[in-house]
Amino acid sequence: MELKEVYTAFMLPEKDTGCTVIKNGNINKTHKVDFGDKSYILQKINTYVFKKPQYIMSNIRGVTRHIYDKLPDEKKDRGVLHYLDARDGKNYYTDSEGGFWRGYGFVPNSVTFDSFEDPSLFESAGAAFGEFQLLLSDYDAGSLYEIIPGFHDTKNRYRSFFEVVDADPAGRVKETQKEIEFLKSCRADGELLVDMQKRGELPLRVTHNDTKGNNILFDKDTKETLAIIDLDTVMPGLVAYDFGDAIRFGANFSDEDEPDISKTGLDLIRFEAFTKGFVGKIRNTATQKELETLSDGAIVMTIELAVRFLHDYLDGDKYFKLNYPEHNIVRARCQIALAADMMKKKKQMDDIIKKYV
Ligand code: GN1
Ligand code: MG
Repeated sequence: MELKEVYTAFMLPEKDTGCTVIKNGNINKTHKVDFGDKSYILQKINTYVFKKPQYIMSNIRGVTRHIYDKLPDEKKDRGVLHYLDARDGKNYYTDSEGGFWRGYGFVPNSVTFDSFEDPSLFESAGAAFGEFQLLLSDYDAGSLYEIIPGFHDTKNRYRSFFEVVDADPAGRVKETQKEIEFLKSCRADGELLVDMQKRGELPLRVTHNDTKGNNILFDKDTKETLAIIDLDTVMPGLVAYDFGDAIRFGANFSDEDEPDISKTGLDLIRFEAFTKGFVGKIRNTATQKELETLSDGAIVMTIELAVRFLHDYLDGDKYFKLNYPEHNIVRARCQIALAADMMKKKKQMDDIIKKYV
């Protein structure tokens, strides 16, 4: 299958003037294609992870329209992604080999960041994710498909993790005893928020659920935030998940897959910057309990990712894309180191949050 087939399906010109694969993202395959001075992002959806990709595209149609309608005129162009329609009017295309494709206009002069050494940039990131939640606060959650059921249901994540530990399909349990023991020891911390939500103590809202800092587009020159991208997992969720995942990714001294875990840990300066931006936006709509559990969100999300990366390693690496064979165990160890550090700094996190509530 050639990309040309996809161009034709989305009514783009036949010949591109440049095509690069974008390495960001652990799931889908992303291409940036240029046609003269206009560029597009074309993505091939990973259908091992997303079993019903047409449901994603239905969610995305609704959510982007909702945001578009709310944006002031001067932001409508670059403040939300504009997905391409295919010839048949659908916002996706199934190629001749069964691959599932979608595309959107590349936002002119935009960049993403994989790390946030500059706290003020990370404060803007916090405000952008907070704003995203506000924009969707009146969206009808019942109209959204639950794309990956139980995505952040850590009780369920733990259950299937222990199943794979018992089955040991790749014969890797023996070499990962230390990591398995750690995750056993913090199971209650990891399951805290699901329990609270099930008891009705925390409301479900429409959340992004994958708030890595590189899911925000910034203007290349002014560094102002433009649009939130990667809307695949917009579903009902907890505020703390969005806050927590952003902290997990962006307030870590190291990358999420740093092999030298002596470099890994929670940077309280970046934590404070993000908190200032995020809490500043949601302060008036969030409940007391939601605000009190933001720091738990950081710990829960980090434990969740440790569980998921290790699960995938034990399962023979079926879910996440790998850059090298040990990638998943390296990721898991890094998340474990970060979770351990966060648990030590819980009180400091809470003191910071209180400052901005
Ligand atoms: C995956 O592909 P990407 O980078 O947007 C994953 C997230 C993880 C993340 C960890 C659908 O996101 O849940 O937090 O990797 N997305 C899915 O880097 O599983
Ligand atoms: Mg994603």
